[in-house]
Amino acid sequence: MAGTFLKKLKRGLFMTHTEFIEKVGETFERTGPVEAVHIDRLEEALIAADAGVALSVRLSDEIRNDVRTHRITTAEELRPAVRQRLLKLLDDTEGGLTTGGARPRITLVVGVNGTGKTTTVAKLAKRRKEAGSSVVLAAADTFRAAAVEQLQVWADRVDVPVVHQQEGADPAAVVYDAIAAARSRDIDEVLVDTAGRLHTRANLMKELEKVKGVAAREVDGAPHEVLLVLDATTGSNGIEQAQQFGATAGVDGVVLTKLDGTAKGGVVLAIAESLKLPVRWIGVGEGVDDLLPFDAEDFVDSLLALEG
Ligand SMILES: Nc1nc2c(ncn2[C@@H]2O[C@H](COP(=O)(O)OP(=O)(O)OP(=O)(O)O)[C@@H](O)[C@H]2O)c(=O)[nH]1
Ligand SMILES: [Mg+2]
Repeated sequence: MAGTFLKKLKRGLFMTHTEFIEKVGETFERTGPVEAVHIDRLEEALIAADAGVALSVRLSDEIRNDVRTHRITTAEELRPAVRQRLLKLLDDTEGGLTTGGARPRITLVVGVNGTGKTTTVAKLAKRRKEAGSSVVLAAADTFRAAAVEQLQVWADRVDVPVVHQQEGADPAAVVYDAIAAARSRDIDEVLVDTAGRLHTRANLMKELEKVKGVAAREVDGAPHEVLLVLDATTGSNGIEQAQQFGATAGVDGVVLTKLDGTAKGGVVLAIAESLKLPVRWIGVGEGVDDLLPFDAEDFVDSLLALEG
């Protein structure tokens, strides 16, 4: 794996990692028998990292059980045991994406206000371009003043075109235009930036449905991916919101942003546990290159300081 990737992942997870390891590192590195206090400490560390109380308790109980049945006998066996448990949890949410060869591929980026949607759209555009796809952005946030200008600034930075209309326009019409533009210019992908909204705002959720409806009518199987952007610094508070958002908007995966600014990286585990949604990308900074594909093994190894 590229050295810079791992460096960024580590930098991104630095705070989570450090706090977690401060709490349990000593436990992991001890030799000798496991004691109850070690597992209590692990449980506390998981809760502190925002893995969610129920999940933290469950994982710790499983480990206590492993100790009881002698599957774990020494403290140094704890780390690989925890690693397995965490990987299993994250693996359960793995799922492939089907595009069925339809063009253009349409990705909808949704979420509550200020989570990092617009930034993520730009970062994704850069990644897709680097992977050899041509991209057009749809400025479907027609609600917030200056949202189009903000997207345009990002688009210029990553050198991709933007399709937009005036403020207050129908977002579904913008998406329709973007699809038409993609077709006429033979562009592979449409990335749709949407307005921040709360799942409780029925009219805005309806608007999202309309956007999806237009995409579905225009392109087979569209939208091919609906990404929910969650701000990691809001920790477990974001989870419940996300649950309802997911149910209404038909979310396929999560982008977890601002992992560079929080010690709450355990929220990745909480997302897997309670949303049953895969984390697809993680945001680790404000720059265009600060978006990393989520890799469960790298994540768990960084968390447990097991990097190879
Ligand atoms: N540190 C850090 N900041 C981020 C990250 N992603 C986004 N941000 C910052 O979060 C703020 C909000 O980002 P936007 O992309 O405008 O968020 P949004 O969801 O489009 O906001 P609305 O359109 O108002 O709902 C900006 O200051 C971004 O620079 C990240 O991964 N790390
Ligand atoms: Mg925005």
